[in-house]
Amino acid sequence: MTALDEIKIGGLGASRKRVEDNRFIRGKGNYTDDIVLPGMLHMEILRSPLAHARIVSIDTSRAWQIPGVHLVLTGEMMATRNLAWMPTLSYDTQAVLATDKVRFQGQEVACVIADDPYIAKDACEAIDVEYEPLPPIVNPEQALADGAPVIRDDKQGQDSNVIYNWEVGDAAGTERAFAQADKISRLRLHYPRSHPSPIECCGSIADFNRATSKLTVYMTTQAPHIIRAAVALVAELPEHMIRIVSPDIGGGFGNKVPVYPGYVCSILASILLEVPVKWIEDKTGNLISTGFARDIYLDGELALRDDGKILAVRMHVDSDHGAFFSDAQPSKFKIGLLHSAFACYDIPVGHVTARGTYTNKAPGGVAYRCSFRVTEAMFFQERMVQAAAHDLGMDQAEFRRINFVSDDQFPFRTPFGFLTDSGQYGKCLEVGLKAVGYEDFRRQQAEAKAKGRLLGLGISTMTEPLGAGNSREYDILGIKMFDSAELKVHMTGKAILRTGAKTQGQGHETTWAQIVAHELGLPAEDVVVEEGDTDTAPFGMGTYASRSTPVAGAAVAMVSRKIRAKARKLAAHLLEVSEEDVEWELGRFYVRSAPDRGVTIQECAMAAYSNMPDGMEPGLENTAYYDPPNLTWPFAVYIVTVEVDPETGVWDVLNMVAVDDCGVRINPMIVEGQIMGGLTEAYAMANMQFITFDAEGNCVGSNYMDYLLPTAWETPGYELHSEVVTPSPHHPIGAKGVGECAAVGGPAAFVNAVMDAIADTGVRNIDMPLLPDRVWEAITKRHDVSGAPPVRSDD
Ligand code: MCN
Ligand code: CUN
Repeated sequence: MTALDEIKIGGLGASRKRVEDNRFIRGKGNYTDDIVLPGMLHMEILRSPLAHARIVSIDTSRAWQIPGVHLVLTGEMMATRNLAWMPTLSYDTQAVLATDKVRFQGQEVACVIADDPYIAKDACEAIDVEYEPLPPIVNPEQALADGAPVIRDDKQGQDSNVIYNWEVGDAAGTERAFAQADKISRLRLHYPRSHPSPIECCGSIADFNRATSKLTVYMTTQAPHIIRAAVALVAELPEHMIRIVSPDIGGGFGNKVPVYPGYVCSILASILLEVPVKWIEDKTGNLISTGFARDIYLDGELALRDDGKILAVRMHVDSDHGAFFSDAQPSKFKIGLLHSAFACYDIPVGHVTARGTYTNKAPGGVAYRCSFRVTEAMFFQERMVQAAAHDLGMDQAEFRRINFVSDDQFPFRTPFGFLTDSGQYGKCLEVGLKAVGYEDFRRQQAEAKAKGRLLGLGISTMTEPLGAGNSREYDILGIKMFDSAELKVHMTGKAILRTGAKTQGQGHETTWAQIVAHELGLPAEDVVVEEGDTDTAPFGMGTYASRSTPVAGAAVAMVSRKIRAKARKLAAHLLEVSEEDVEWELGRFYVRSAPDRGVTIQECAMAAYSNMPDGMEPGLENTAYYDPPNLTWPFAVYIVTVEVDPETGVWDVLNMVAVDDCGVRINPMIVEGQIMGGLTEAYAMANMQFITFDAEGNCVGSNYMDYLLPTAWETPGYELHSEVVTPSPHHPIGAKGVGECAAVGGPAAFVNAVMDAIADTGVRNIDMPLLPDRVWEAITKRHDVSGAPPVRSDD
């Protein structure tokens, strides 16, 4: 016997087909809306039509009279149970149902529970709400203006619309470095509001059983254990009597991290009515009221030496958080991990100031493929880098090359305090430049220019802090960030693995089994993976910030090693030798001096239940909690070439090359899928997608006619490169996270390409999305096009 072929058993590096697709492509997925419980009622939410108004009165009497209506909930009723407000994940409060004022269009005002969703919806329309309109505030500038109405007058001591002022870095040192600069490059940018818009909206089915006192909630959450803790604390229910189940999720992308009023209302309704209550959000409700991302303004400056060296970076950001500060992020950092900006460049000193403001918009800056605002960080960084190279008259690639952290500088301490773990930044860039044919393209570009055609090339790089914890620095509401895995190997060598993460399409059911296969030699198909049920899964912080592979995935490796350690003892017993004489090769232990004498891992499993040595605890099961020593830092280079039509401002992608180094790839096919998906979202943000608000605070983008999702028709092709692999030095299998990388680094590549194409106009910036009319305006009027696209109320 020899070691198993790892690829054949679906181990590390196998492009194993996704096991979950077996049920998805047959239409056999089990999503929240598929679940039907006996006696279940349906809940619908009445939302505010106005962005800012005092509530004068709410009259629900007509709604109560509609046959089939069982309950009408208002803020006043919630308040009697201390549930009108709930805590957010950023130490703010958020209205569950409005009592005093409405603070954004689409805010939850009341809800109706009825026999079916249609009756409930009709009854919502029969609720009479009298509003007294207040002046709406739709951006930080208005929020900060003298005499602006205080949006959060519910909060004691809140006498302005400022949520926080936060800073990191060395202000004085940065000042000194700027004084010595040969040149200072400045850029002002807006990263517009965007929405994750998963195909499945949010929803929950709460089922409170009075007889057992048990509350079961099936819901669309990326972090079931956090929800369990939140329900225990907010609703004052005993935690062991709460079971949260996340069934199949039709895409999360960050949208399903926060706690939403609909969840809370369905839970209270079920407790009051003692029947299951289902709430399924409709698309418009999802698009106007649930966790928006971004909406952040940058004032950025780089201090430069004439030879191209970056001496210092200074950034000020103004973040529009909407009416409630609902970001899910490590509590130490008000602006998430935005200060991971410039981590891949060797810059001696920097300073970031951040200000958060309330506006009359739904919570913004929440989450969308971002690892806590890294998407904004990398966009700002790569736009600033392009502008700086341009200001110095330097080649884009060369400017990056000379400022990169070099391979021998790791672990590298960034000016904002992060410690990056490893990387080969220069090599990734060279692979990308070669693939895109850099020199050749520059020649073609010059030739095209002579004929009046506008070709452009944009480079973007990104490095992302993925895998929060460690628990010393990272917590959410005081709960330390780590993760877990539990592995039970049955006597026949088949196994069940559970983790504290929760897949929403990323393929954990496939890839976690591959880690077990790698560690134990059990074929991946013999390992079933289960996540999302708090009654059975070990405690974990859930899936967001691409933390699953760095943390839960590491826990899977560690629990497998615990199992292997016990199996080794069983093997020694079976082989009648001492443990020290037992060697391991994939799938099998053997006697060092007699390699032919061996036992398989499956034989060890059987022995754990049928033939264990004296004194050994039976069974082959274990749990591992993994508190990572550091974040993992993947790196990527994205290069795009475009042609811009000067007559119309339309731009087409000619080529896009992506070089991703996410360390060891567990499943190369799944990694490529993650990258392609992320690049497509990046393209959408750069090209077509925006959610904006008119002067009255009406949300423009409440449907898929206004908020565009790229289809196969618009989406460009991508050339993916995987030849650069820098294993994470501290992750047990050398893997780094990858789920968000392409969405994080992609947008700047597209924008940089268009800006490169029109560089001769002298225009420094067009804010996303680069819609044709905006590009055309920049070309013809030769000025920057900034801010969210203007919207008239009658549009
Ligand atoms: N993987 C791998 N090798 C690596 C890294 C990852 O094979 N070196 C695999 C993993 O095993 C996993 C997938 O790639 O199957 C993504 O892993 P990871 O980078 O750890 O990210 P998470 O699993 O934590 O997923 C979260 C991330 C986030 S935060 C958003 S937002 C996003 C994303 O994933 N949402 C998604 N990708 C998504 N993809 C789908 N289909 N649906 C979403 O909602
Ligand atoms: Cu920031 S979106 Mo993902 O972390 O769930």
